[in-house]
Amino acid sequence: MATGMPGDFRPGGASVPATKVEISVSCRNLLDKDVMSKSDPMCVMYTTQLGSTNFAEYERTEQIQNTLNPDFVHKFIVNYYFEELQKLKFELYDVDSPKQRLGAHDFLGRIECTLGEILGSPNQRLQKPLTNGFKAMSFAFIWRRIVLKLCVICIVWRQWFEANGNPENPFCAGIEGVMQAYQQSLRVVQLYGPTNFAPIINHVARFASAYQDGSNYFILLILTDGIISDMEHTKEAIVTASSLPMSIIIVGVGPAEFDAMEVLDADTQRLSSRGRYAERDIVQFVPFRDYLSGGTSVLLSQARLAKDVLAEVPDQVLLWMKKRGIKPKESPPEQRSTIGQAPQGSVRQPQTSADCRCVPSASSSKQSNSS
Ligand SMILES: [Ca+2]
Ligand SMILES: [Ca+2]
Repeated sequence: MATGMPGDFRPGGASVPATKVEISVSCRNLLDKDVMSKSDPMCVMYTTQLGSTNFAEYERTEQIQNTLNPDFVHKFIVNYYFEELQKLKFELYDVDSPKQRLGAHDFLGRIECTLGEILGSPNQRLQKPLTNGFKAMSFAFIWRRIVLKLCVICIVWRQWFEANGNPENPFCAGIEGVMQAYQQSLRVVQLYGPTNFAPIINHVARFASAYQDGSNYFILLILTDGIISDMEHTKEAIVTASSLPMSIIIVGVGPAEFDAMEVLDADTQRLSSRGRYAERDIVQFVPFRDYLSGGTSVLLSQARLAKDVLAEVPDQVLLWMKKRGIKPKESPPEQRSTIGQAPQGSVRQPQTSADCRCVPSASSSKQSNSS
């Protein structure tokens, strides 16, 4: 058995978008490796680096004398990054000497899991069998954490249309529905210029302005391959949208110059339009070319892209909620079990205390009649 608690998580206060999770570990029915007494177990936790499958030791618990059912006092405190697949491994050893080298001790068993699996466990408790091929032993966790609600809107613009082809009901069923609608759109859409962002930002802002109670948050994803045509109107639209529950992620595709996108990203200088300043930074810009795996593994490039695309969203959500004085609600117990569970290897979409709705629409991008 084990318990997890929110650490020093403070909405709006994190410089890195992560939630601290405290994991404590207990085991039952361990192998008895000592002849005259019981085993003296210690648990070692391993983690992997982003994009790597190699485990490295993270921390060890204390050693507990003469027990096959240890409840370790030492807690593992880890950062939970919702956009990463965080693999964990736990190994149990019967410690027979003061030697630090793990090979000097009797191996009792191991389990592997993901941090998301621990956070997604029903009743905040995850129990798994320890494996070593000899005996059934058990290992478990419990967790609690803060839940946020995010809405994802995937939009491709300029001629506004519903990407799922249904103007009556433009909503998609989850990320799979968005992907399906996007692939469907690619077959029927002719891209052309000029590239205007302001209309679609204003369109999503109208959705966002209808939900200012903290129950929904909107993310506009714009894929663009060209130079923006309506920079001043776009700045104005973003400054207006900066007071609404929405964020904008711009992914630049192709070799073009994206200086204007950096201005919209506003990481170094707050965005302004006609003397009016944005209430907060709501834009993240990522040039796709930086993630084409030149020499590095595709897996690592994908992981870096996913991480950077989503990098600013957690702080942007939290800052909006904080400015409005909106605090996270306890989620219903039956929905806690879905938190953190996402298909392995995929970009993780945070599950929420209520429904996520996806509104697909038109395509952003430089669109060109001539091409
Ligand atoms: Ca930014
Ligand atoms: Ca940025």
